[in-house]
Parts: sequence; C-alpha cells; structure tokens
Amino acid sequence: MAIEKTFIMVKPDGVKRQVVGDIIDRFERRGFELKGAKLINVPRELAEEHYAEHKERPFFGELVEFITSGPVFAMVWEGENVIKLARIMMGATKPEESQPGTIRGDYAVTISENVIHGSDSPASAEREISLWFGEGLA
Ligand code: DGI
Repeated sequence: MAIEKTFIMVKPDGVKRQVVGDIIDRFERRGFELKGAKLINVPRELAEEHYAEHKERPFFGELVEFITSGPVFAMVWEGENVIKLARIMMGATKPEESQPGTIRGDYAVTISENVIHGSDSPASAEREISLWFGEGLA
C-alpha cells in the first residue's frame, strides 16, 4: 500500500467545541504525519468550490452557510492508506450510523454539524489539498 496524503478539516462546530487537539491526537496516535495545518475563516468562493459536487443538493446553501460560519482547522495528513483509514476514524455521515469510538460517533448528533471533513477518494484528496493548500503540498 502506497503512502498517501489526505485533506482533513475540523468544521466550525468542532473548532468552537475545542476538539481540534483531540482530533490531532487521534491521527498522531494512529501513526499519521501532519504535513500542513491552518486555522482559517473560509471565503464563500472557497466553500462553494470545496462542496461543488453538492451544488444541486437541497442542502447546498446550508452547507456553505455552516462552513463559513466560523473558523475551520484545515490539515493535510500523510501515511499508509490514510484516505480510507481517516474516513473510518471519522465515522459515517448519518449520525445513527456513526459508531461510538469514531470522531462523529463521539461528538456529533446531527448530519450537518458533524465536526469533521475528510477526502473520500484519492481524486478528491488531490483536488482538496491543492484547493486548500496550493500545489506545494499535493
Ligand atoms: O463525506 P461526508 O462529509 O461524510 O458526506 P458527504 O460528502 O455526503 O456530504 C458532505 C456534507 O454535507 C456532510 O458532512 C454533511 C452534509 N450533508 C450530507 N447529506 C446531508 C447533509 N446535510 C443535510 N442537511 N442533509 C443531508 O441529507
């Protein structure tokens, strides 16, 4: 299995609830390496570009409002199979399916305010890392 990079973001609810430290700790303990990190207020255009695949969904406006509602903590993590393993660590999108022990299963009860984003494939990881951090980290 090749070494990969993935894009992980603590959403505004996670930053407000001060779980950034715990999330970094979980990734470090698992054995992944932090390659980039920044706390940012997300410009609307960046939010819309990030969630472009959901543009036609009824919750798109709400999604953009939420992600621009306060600072997010954007990160790039590297390691073996990190894209898939990070998704497992995050837990499922639907709160009734996210298991205790996962980040969402430990911290979230709604589908929209769900603490964390992580790239769902190698193609999205590449796209999201360049979108948020530029070509230098990809
Ligand atoms: O990759 P995920 O974040 O697990 O899920 P996704 O890519 O399918 O959706 C992106 C985000 O959009 C998700 O974290 C929360 C929000 N979302 C997804 N499905 C719904 C939703 N928000 C609302 N309000 N309703 C939905 O059905």
